Amino acid sequence: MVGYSFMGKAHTQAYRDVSYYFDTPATPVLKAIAGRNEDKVKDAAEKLGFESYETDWRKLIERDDIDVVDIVTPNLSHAEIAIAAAKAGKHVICEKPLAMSVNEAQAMLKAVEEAGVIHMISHNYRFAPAVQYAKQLIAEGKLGKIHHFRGVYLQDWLLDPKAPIAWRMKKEMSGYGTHGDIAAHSIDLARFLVGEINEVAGLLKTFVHERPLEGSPDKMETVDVDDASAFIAQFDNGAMGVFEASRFAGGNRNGNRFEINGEKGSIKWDLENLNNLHVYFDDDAPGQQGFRLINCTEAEHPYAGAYWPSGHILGYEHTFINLIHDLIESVANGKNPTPNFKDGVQNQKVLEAVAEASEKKSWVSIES
Ligand code: SOE
Repeated sequence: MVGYSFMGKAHTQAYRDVSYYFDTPATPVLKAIAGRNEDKVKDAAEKLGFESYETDWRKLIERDDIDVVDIVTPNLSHAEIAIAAAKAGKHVICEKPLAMSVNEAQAMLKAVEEAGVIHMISHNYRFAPAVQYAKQLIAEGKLGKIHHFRGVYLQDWLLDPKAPIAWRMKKEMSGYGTHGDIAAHSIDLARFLVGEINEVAGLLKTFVHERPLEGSPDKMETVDVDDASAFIAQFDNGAMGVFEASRFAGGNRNGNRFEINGEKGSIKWDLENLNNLHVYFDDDAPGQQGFRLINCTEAEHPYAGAYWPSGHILGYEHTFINLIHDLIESVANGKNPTPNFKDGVQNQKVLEAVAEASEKKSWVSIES
């Protein structure tokens, strides 16, 4: 399990056009990895500990020894692989954003529901114990009625205009740029912690319209997706949301942060200190009021008790381990985990509505 989750992410970075697969439920085994380039996929199988490899994902899906398919390919191929896997009776977990469009995401949801297989989307950040604890505090009413969700996801890896083009900057492969890649995570956190979003207005912006091809600095290719996205939102429960995502926010390597303000208190979280939750309660005694810091490593904090004694912190990879734990448990007990393809569809609706709002320069409504 530990190896699986960590390896999954390492693999996403290193072999972007590959999917990997494993056996469930009793003793999950990394059975096979699929990728188009034989040398690379063989190397990946050896490095990451898969028993075998395939150079065509379709072969993998035909195999009887595969129970769960994990899709970590560029967004363009999510739907085709997920639908084929579901039809073959495999449980499916898929990277975010779920699809290239709402229509495609809905087709994926229909396929997994018709096949009766377990489905999940890899929004890992809600699996940080501190985020889960925030959810618990909100559900217990400790913050009262929620007024604000403020979410930013700021990176800076595209600040250099000479940084080469990649699939994430091509609309035909990724659908959106920064918006689908990382604003999607903030949307997931907002939906998880506050509730459904029903209306948005926003702006998608591209700062650098051409980038060189990797290894050929003189050959330029068009960037046809957003470099940054910003939007405001209305939630069903009356809260308002402010979101910002960028790959041009110098100094922010992976700045995923949110703040929630309710009538009785506030919560702040920052990925770069992911074990900590800053919590403010308005009924603290005058003179003692202020944000307190809870290090969410106690047995009382969701998932944390499965690891080390209190104060022994967890890292980024543990968010994936916790997510995969829920997936495996769901396969074993036959109940869908969250977030699943329904969440993927709803997330996609928000992404698409913001893009439409930016295009039309107006508010766009979202149906649940
Ligand atoms: C690149 O922007 C990336 O790896 C995203 O694809 C992930 O979803 C995010 O968690 C970290 O950054």
